[in-house]
Amino acid sequence: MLAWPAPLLPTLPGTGPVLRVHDTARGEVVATQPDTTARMYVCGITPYDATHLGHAATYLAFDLVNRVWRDGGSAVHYVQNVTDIDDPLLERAERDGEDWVVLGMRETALFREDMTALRVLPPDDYVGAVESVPRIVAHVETLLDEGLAYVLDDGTGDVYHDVAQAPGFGAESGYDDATMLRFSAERGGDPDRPGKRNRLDPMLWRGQRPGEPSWPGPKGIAGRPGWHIECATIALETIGMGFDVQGGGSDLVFPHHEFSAVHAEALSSSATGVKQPFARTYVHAAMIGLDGEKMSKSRGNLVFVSKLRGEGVDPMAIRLALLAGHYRTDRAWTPDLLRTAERRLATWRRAVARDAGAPAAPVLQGLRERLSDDLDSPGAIALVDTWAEQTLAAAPGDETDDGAPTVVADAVDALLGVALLGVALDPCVPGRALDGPASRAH
Ligand code: 5CA
Ligand code: ZN
Repeated sequence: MLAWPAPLLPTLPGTGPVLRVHDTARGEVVATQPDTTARMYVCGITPYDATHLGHAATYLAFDLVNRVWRDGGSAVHYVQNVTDIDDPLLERAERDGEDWVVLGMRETALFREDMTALRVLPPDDYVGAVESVPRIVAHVETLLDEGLAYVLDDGTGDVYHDVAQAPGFGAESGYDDATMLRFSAERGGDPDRPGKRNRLDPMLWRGQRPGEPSWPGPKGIAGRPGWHIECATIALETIGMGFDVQGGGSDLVFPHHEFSAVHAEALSSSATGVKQPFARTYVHAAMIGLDGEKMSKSRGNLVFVSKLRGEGVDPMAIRLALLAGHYRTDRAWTPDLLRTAERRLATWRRAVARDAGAPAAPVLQGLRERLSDDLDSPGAIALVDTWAEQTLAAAPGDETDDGAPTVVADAVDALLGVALLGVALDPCVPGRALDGPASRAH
């Protein structure tokens, strides 16, 4: 699939430190150890509705991972999927009397626009579930051939992974049985379905049901892919095993990331005879809520990025508002958060429009330190606040550094992804130049 255009990434003097992030599997902050090319897989959207601020916050967290790695001198191979066939997509299409393919294409197109406006670095591989079906089928067939998967004996043709034979099962989430059963029931699993070997066994392939789309499947069973094997397959096909970061929101800790890992580890050890972990680090972004509840399509309590953009909100203010909280803290979206971010953005832009300012080197070093320390974006933002305050408070004749504003603007752009200079045109609002120093100059 086509991803979206990359924003310009300014080059900064020197290089930043190694990124440390919280790994769910080990339960602590650990140093990432990328080879020359860091490899990251982040779970993408299920495109049945527009991108809300919860999605945006999660993709912004992993955009920071990408930026810190690049600043540290690594190349990055970034992969993201699109779950363009799954129950929620079919249910929404049915409800609205729309073709599920058209719905998926439209919402994916809107997601690309939102990501472009938010200056999120695009994935190098943007891969849909539908285009991956033949490779998913081959994987399910391998698991059946190895005796690690089974066809349910009820005539549906549904195929399950036998987790009792998966040695690494539980390593990613660390949850006990009761917790796994609860999340499985809440998040797309079917622990109470009769005939399964183990209640937690995840579905690999769903046999064709009347009225549902289907593809030729394993052992001649027509149907469509399960959810976890989609991400296992796409990651294996693009960046392989043992990649650096598997990412997503905290609602994916279990069952999704546990079972993606279990599927991939079973496939890789049957192919190579060697056991190796799916990912080196499992990183999860906390949930964004609204009015005391997690923002989710099923609850309907959503604030859409595209709606705010349509109202003329500067995407850089949305970005700053979401980054004002730490990625591992569950937090609520409020109109106040956006107002604070708009004021902050205006202040920063006034400061970088100066010819001289407070010294830039400590800001650059501080931004690098804060962000490489488990993506401390609130700490990074506070440093720029202080610099902007000092720069704007300087009276004529005070000692200031020529050129410091440009260096700070570049650092804020490259590391936080917030563009302060130049005219940013939002494609959502034709002809409207967003407020910024360059647009004011016209
Ligand atoms: N297609 C699957 C992943 S393979 C999926 O979960 N799609 S999604 O559209 O439901 O979510 C996309 C991403 O946004 C996931 O990483 C999910 O964890 C994250 N997400 C969903 N809701 C929120 C929220 N309220 N706050 C933060 N992140 C969220
Ligand atoms: Zn996924």
